Amino acid sequence: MTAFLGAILRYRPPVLFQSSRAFSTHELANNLIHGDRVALSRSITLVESSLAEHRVASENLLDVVSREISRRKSSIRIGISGSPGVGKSSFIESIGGWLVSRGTKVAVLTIDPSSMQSGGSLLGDKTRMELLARHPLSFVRSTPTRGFLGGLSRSSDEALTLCEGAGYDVTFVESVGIGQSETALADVVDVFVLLIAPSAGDELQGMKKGVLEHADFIVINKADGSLLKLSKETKHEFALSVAMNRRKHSFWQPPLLLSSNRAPYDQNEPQGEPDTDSVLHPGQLWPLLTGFRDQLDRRGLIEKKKIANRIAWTDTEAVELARDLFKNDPELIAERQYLIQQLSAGSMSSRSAARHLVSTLRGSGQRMPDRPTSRGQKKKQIPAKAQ
Ligand SMILES: Nc1nc2c(ncn2[C@@H]2O[C@H](COP(=O)(O)OP(=O)(O)O)[C@@H](O)[C@H]2O)c(=O)[nH]1
Ligand SMILES: [Mg+2]
Repeated sequence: MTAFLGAILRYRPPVLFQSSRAFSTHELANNLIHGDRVALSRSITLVESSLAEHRVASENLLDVVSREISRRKSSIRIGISGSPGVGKSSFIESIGGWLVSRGTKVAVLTIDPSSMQSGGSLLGDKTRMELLARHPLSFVRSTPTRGFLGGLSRSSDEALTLCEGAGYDVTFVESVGIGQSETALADVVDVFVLLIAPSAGDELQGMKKGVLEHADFIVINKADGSLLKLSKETKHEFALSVAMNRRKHSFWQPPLLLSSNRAPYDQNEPQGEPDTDSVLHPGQLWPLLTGFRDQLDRRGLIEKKKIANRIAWTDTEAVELARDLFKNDPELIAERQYLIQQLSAGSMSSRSAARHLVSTLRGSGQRMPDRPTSRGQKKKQIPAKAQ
């Protein structure tokens, strides 16, 4: 007991960021859960960090936040994808502006792989999302992709989790659609909206089939002024291709819509089902997006996808960690050196050398204290009271 108290008194919480103001993980998590935007921003930076010393702090933070959000009503995640200039930021500003005016908290994460080279299109996005960039109920943030597309899914999912932890009801993810990143984005959002520019056939030609297949809504944007006629033609061209696509869900045929942020729209009108044949203002899409999400939710598909993702990332992360250990753990390095000598002397086969290495790795492991062993009993060394 005394040893336990001593350990508590000696405990120093890990310190993050050696900036003017140092934060403990506990303080950071606490501030974030109370909706502090600076804490949210710092937390996203922390989980995006690839520095080894930030790793444990990130894990602790995400554990606390995940526990917190499991007690709340889940928030809505909407992915907006499309080529640069198609109007994604303006679209989010229109819907998001309407949502914040009704007291809904809105977060926007823009994921743009090119922003790493160009120094960031965030400035462009922030000027397009003028209202959201300064409204007290919204949070706008650019998320780098860590330079490779595979990294997009996990760090952006973690950023989304943190936004949920900070109490945002809706999170939009804006992403430039290129190949693989579409799949990763579709994995982390509930509703995937693909914006398409009015263009005579070229857009459909250049579009990867997979991109269309991920879309829950396909929206020809900028259907106004001199582009209106072309927008209708584009819609017509896409109709066949969309009808022939393999469906993501048997119960859902992705609607093909026309939209313009110049379309007449009265925010104060009651939000009913809009006429999907006319040109819609982005705000009029909101009931359609949430209606689809409700359908997914009722079928348990949102929860199912979240769990499947968590399992997949755990497996990927575990393999990465093991690879890391083989490279950096002193005991494993020493064991490997010894095995290399045995291999050189011809006294051991590669197969058994590999098995020896893996046994050393297993020996260093720690199980979760309350998990049953493979024989169905709980681990012996943990006293029953502690469980
Ligand atoms: N005519 C028209 N222009 C639009 C519309 N939405 C956006 N734009 C313009 O398209 C350009 C690119 O918009 P932006 O939202 O930054 O596109 P993003 O790169 O996809 O985020 C800007 O000049 C916008 O003013 C629209 O509905 N109609
Ligand atoms: Mg943009």
